[in-house]
Amino acid sequence: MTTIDINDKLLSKNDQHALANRRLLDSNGVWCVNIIGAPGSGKTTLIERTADKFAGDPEIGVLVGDLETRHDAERIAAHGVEVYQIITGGTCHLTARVVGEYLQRFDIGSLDVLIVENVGNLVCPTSYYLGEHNRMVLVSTPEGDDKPLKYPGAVHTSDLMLVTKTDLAPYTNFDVARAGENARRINADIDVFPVSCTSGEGLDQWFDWFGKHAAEKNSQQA
Ligand SMILES: Nc1nc2c(ncn2[C@@H]2O[C@H](COP(=O)(O)OP(=O)(O)O)[C@@H](O)[C@H]2O)c(=O)[nH]1
Ligand SMILES: [Mg+2]
Repeated sequence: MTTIDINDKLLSKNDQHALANRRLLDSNGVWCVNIIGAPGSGKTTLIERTADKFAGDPEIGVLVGDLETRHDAERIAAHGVEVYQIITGGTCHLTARVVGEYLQRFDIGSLDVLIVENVGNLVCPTSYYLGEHNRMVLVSTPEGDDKPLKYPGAVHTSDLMLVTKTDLAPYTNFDVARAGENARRINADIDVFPVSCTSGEGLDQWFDWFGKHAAEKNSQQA
């Protein structure tokens, strides 16, 4: 009897689309970062702050995935960046095929950075490579500092973990140092930055990381 692993087949189809995305991004010198995090962890707010900080240099485009509504795209568009909302209609993650379709909407030659805000979920998005150069995960302080251990896939496949909403930490039992230790037990190489989009604490470290990665990619193109 032959057993067909449907999961493998689905993933390899996704990976084919992801590689096509990656080639398109690379040939246009566009750096792409895929943001994963639970609903409400602060993904959209971080993108809003980042758009304000860089203000067109580098030129940022955004794809944002949600089950329903265009709320996030409307929020982000108000900060002057080109953004497209992908409504998944119930699917809990973005796929490389859909990202590839929406990539066609940009004048990619004028983009420097593509930010993908994935559907709010710490599980499903981790299995779908979209062609991004870097992946990051957000864990907010009200979620609890054990989340890196409970959702190891998200941490294992990410280059950076942002501990968000540090302004709320005094009202929770979240221990930022313990969250970092938990993350490094899963992925010894992961960078961990605590940030608050409300107080601004830690945002400079994030902006440095973002700007450095964007500049490296853009200089490869030049
Ligand atoms: N206290 C606090 N609230 C925040 C912070 N960042 C985002 N929020 C709030 O958390 C809620 C969810 O944020 P949002 O960016 O929509 O999260 P997303 O679902 O991950 O995109 C909103 O009410 C934000 O205003 C922060 O640093 N501190
Ligand atoms: Mg959002």
